[in-house]
Amino acid sequence: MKRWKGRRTDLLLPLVLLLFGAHSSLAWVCGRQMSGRSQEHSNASAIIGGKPANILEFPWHVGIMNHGSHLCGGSILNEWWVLSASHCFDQVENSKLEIIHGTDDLSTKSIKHQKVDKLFLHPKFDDWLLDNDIALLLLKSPLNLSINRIPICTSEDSDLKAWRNCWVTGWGVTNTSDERVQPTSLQKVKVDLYRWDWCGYLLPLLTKNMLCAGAPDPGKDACQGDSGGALVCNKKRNTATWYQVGIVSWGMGCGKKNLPGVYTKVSSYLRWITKQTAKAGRPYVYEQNSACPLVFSCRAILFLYFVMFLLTW
Ligand code: 4AZ
Repeated sequence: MKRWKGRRTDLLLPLVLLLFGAHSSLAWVCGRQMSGRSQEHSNASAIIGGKPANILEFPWHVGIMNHGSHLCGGSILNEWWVLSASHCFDQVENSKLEIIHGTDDLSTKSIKHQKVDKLFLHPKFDDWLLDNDIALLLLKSPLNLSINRIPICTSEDSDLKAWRNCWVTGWGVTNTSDERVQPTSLQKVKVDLYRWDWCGYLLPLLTKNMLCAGAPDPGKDACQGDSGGALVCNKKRNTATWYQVGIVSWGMGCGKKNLPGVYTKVSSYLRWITKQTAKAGRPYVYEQNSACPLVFSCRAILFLYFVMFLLTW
């Protein structure tokens, strides 16, 4: 009996350490808002037809600055990588690029900047059709992930019917009649994903790597300056986790009736992202339909708890 008790305490310490490790790796799991804020809390108008967004609702959203002024949006994939659109970086020197993160207010004085080490444009980016409009930015130093800097999840699911509650965010223009008016506070707008054949009918130059989204009432859309930002949705049966389904890419104007916005379809590029990031020595591993990281699956964590319960009983 005594020997068993001694063994139990010998076993407990490594178990507690294992669980501690599991939880710290779960802490900044992708696509989770840590604030518990809902997406529906403000009514002020402003993207096109949107409302001000709090960074705690969209903690993956970053701004990409060129020579100190806002260029495009982007999203955090992990502490090293930001995802954006290729067309943002035409004739841009990456030494002049900076990422701002952890804030929804561009006018904040103590805003955190991060330098870009390397820029990877898709090799088949077509600057006329805007096909393959996707880019990866490798940061010079890793981001400190925190409650307002959380990676977005990605998913291989290419079926648009899998998604609900989709939102797009950005610091792009809010008024099409005066494109100099750029907001300092991040804007959000709710959009619906449309069937590809309907989009192709409305916008004839659409490729299979694009998807389109809009709002039932015109006047709600992404616009110039929002490019590169994330279109994020929930899965039908999991409202707690956010996935990046699209990247703001182009459109025929903004917020016009029957002219939805066009987005790069992220699920078409997960292999490219995996390959590029591995080649650069900072591999991005996307979670395959699970809220738990690969090393510690949810089942493994539950099992560890069960063993601990038996040992302390
Ligand atoms: C742009 O020029 C742009 N309405 C982005 C999105 C849309 C239109 C233009 C979609 O960056």
